[in-house]
Amino acid sequence: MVSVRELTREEYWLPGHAACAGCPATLGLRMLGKALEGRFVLVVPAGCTTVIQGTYPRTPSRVPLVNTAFAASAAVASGLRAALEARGLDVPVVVWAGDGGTADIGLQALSGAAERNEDIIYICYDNEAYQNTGIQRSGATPRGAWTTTTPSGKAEGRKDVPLIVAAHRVPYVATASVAYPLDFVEKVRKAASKRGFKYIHLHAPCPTGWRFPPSEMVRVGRLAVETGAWVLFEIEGGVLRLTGRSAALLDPGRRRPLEEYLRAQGRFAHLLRPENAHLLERVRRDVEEYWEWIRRVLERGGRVY
Ligand SMILES: Cc1ncc(C[n+]2csc(CCOP(=O)(O)OP(=O)(O)O)c2C)c(N)n1
Ligand code: SF4
Ligand SMILES: [Mg+2]
Repeated sequence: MVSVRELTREEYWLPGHAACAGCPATLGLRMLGKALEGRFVLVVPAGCTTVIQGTYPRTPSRVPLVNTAFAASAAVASGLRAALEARGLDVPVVVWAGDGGTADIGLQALSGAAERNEDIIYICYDNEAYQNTGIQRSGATPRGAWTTTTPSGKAEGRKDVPLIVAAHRVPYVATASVAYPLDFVEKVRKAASKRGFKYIHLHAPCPTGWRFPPSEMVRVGRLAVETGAWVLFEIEGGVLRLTGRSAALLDPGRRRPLEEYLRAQGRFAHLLRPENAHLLERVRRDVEEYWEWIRRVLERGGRVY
């Protein structure tokens, strides 16, 4: 297990940028920089990070960063990696894309790169909506969540991108959370140690879009994991393993009540009204069914394919 002490004190994402206070994306970028000690190239499609990264020639990023069209990140990263290799440079290329840019608009390029087993790391920071353009729902928005395009709560469940990528039989797929930074750092390092396509899906609680105070960002992220609404795992060579805090939560009795997570955010406030008890139960069923699937997978030795 990585410890805070062994992380470099060097910062690769500098202060003075345009993110909201309490932004999970900047915490994730900070930990990514420390995990790889600044030796990587970032590929960033449209999203909050495009704004945070600033306008040329000013940027808080101390690593080389390439902006791409929304749909193209995994294709651009594939080309960059090939170009670096052709020059004899063994430098990790890391896509840093939002959930809209991953689950919806970038899915085709992502699938193509995964199918070709391109030697890149793809990280989706999942703030569960198109936050940069005004909180529109994405395929990754969970059921019941308010967004500006789902004013009475999203009717559909979220698209399970980690498992979609795993179905490409790539060497490494993981979920992580900005609220558990060392677990994330460990997964980034593991990904960087492997050849081929690596995917990390990073849960990123967004105070602006999820309607909670900026100071609560890490607490909300931890509640997501503690209540089982977000699960930390990795899939290596087709075998799933629970990691970090989630490893102790297979037994439902050990998870905190889901309401604690929902109550912490304005986007779920309507679910807690008595007349919406049926919606709350539907959201609870999503969480329970996901854990039931994990339990069955682990019973057969963790093999997902
Ligand atoms: C092809 C295209 N469509 C729409 C946009 C407008 N746009 C810019 S950022 C953004 C939202 C991105 O959402 P997500 O990928 O989840 O990242 P987040 O903003 O949440 O960080 C949209 C729709 C664009 N730049 N390009
Ligand atoms: S909207 Fe959310 S993800 Fe975007 S900059 Fe603000 S806090 Fe960060
Ligand atoms: Mg988003």
